[in-house]
Amino acid sequence: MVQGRLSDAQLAELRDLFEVAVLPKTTALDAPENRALLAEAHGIIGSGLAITPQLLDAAPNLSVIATISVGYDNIPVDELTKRSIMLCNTPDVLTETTADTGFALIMATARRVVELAEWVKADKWQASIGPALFGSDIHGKTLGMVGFGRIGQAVARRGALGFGMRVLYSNASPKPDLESELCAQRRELNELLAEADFVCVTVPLTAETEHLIGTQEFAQMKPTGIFINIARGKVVDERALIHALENGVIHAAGLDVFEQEPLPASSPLPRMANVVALPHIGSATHETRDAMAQRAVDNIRLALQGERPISLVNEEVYP
Ligand code: 8YV
Repeated sequence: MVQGRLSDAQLAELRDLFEVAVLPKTTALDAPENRALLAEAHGIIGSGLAITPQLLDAAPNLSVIATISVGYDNIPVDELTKRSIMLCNTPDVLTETTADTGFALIMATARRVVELAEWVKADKWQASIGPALFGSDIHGKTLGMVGFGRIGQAVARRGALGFGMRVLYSNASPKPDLESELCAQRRELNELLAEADFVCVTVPLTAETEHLIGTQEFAQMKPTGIFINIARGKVVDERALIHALENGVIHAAGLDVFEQEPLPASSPLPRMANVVALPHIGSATHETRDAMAQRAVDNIRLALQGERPISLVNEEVYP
């Protein structure tokens, strides 16, 4: 079963080997009309898959789920493991693109790129600009990475090597290689928040990281501090973030992810002058989305042919 964007060539690759059913994004995977398909299905591939224990009950032949994403917070991995169903994701191929998005947000917020481009568009540029429209430097500042996995390290590399930033990291095991490559220093979260000029969140969403950043954490940041989230919205208490932005507790935020996506019309975030809000585009380039889809196709093909998939999340179920 396919519920996600695959190219014609990728679909053809699957169709050469398996019977393939393509489902529209608008129908729930376990909708009544999909029940017969689920009963037969050996594999599901797609993005934003809504996988529930009830769906798994309806799919007794399922042996692999291949998500077209690195994050799998929408999938109950333990339930899959209990039923010996493999879960495959798409790490590595999106690392650099997602780090680029993180840096785009760092630059856009610090240099007020969106706000000032809107200002020019509105024909407000009638004399040379004054300090009220100045931004803040990025080079030479301190970048605090909350999470230091593949994507966090790629953002840090851009900061340290491209912009001469000092890098701190928390919520990760010690990374001696990166400490020597980037002079990165490990900190407790509270120390990192207090020292960093830019705080960039890249941790996965888990029970431990849900609302990791809230009122207390924003209070620990510098009032000039800029907050960037390219991980998952639920890592942050969004009400606390809005309060911090409205009351000068922090200076600005660059956000690619939100507690609720798409962002509800009632959210003040996209209209705040000190916020750059993006519609979850971390990995959204032609090249990277294609590479992610191909990785998911390779994963499901290998798994269904009895071979080890490239990116297997729950290793313990591999026979
Ligand atoms: C996905 C992402 O493409 O990979 C992830 O975890 O957040 C994005 O890059 C998006 O979630 C669609 O599946």
